[in-house]
Amino acid sequence: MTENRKEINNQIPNDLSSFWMPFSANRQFKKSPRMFVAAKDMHYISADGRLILDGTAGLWCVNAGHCRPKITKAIQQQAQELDYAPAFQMGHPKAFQLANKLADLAPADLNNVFFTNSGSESVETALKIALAYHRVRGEGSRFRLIGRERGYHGVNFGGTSVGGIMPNRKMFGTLLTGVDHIAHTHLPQKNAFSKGQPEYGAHLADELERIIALHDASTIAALIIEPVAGSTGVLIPPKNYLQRLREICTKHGILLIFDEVITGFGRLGAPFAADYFDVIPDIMITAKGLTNGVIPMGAVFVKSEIYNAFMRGDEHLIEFMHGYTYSGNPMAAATALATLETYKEEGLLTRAADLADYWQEALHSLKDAPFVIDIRNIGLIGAIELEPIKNMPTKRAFSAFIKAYENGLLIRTTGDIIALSPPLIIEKNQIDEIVDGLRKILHEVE
Ligand code: PXG
Repeated sequence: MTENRKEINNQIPNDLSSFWMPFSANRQFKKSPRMFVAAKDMHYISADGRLILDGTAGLWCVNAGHCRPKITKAIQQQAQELDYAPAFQMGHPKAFQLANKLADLAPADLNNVFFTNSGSESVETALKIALAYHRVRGEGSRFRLIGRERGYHGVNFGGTSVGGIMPNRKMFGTLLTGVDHIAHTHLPQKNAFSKGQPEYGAHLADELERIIALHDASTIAALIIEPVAGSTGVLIPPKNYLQRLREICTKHGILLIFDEVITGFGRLGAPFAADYFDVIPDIMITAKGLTNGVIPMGAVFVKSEIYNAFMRGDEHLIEFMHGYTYSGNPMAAATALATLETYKEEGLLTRAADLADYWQEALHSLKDAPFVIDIRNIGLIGAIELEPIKNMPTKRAFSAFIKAYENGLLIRTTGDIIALSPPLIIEKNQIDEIVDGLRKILHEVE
């Protein structure tokens, strides 16, 4: 991995001005860039030749670790065998093989799979399926979509509308109409330093009843939530909360959509959060870990009942007016198949369950570190919330992020929360390394 470092270093461009970086502090970055030039398993190599331990699986996606041989090989082979096949009115075998494998892996009767290229596109697809499903069944009056405060469902207009993170919403006009939000479940006064699911807060599911009472169920198509909210800074559902949401949705004929973009593919120690919590949605959104983050791809799972509702009318007609040029494209499908094989061979979809207790105790050992006001964990997800600097929210966590990087550790920060989601191949000594690194950093930040 290191032999070509000199050559790689020479490839770093001097001019960083043209690339408008996503969700980034462009000016700060361009003044002191942080570039990765190679990666293997649990580590990145930075442009200045340092080994950086990946505490975030890239962006919650590299679940099997970096540059895994089976995945690399599948991509190489696919690129020389079949580069692209039209996605509309044509097919190629791997997309069908993959859909079958995914249907087998998914819980209950989430048996039909619609392919996309990202979490955001999966969200849009799921929302459109929900609206159109009610319409094809003759319940077109169900047009409202319900999200949750602090929810993150990607950056497209539908996802931004049902999302509940204010800075992500406020710049973008009216967004979708007919959207409402239930309350988030972050109750630090009651639940701070909970290990795993907090005890308190199941009653917040009844917020959905309040919204139903306001609008009437006959106008509501779907509720979309993340089983564990990630981007907002890791909010873990209180015990029985998801079960209660499921009951209310079923009672009122409202579709329950789980956005499993970060919880899917083993993050909690079960293939999906739906398995982990034993709460089965009607539609399940995935991306990220589906291809180990290597090639962009998303997948929306729906119950057979939903798919079958569309299969009506003359057979030469297109049943659902939606899709992407790259839906199920050969490169992505081959990558996903190799990823699923890697997960299976190495038991990665349940590995987080074996490590969860160790991870929990390691993280909670930071309780007495400077500025720590809450620690949250579930599966191989962790969050350490810091006391913000007065009048300068996000600054303390951002400086922790920079210091971590300088100390050979990649973390994510959102607001004043440090979020952790390492690759599922992590070893216990590497968990210690993350926690010891963070302890040191928290003693250094101001
Ligand atoms: N839904 C959820 C629940 C997500 O977490 C998306 C949709 C959108 O996926 P795409 O592939 O369009 O980015 C996401 C993405 C972070 C972080 O650090 C989280 C995401 C992306 C980047 C950073 O919290 N989640």
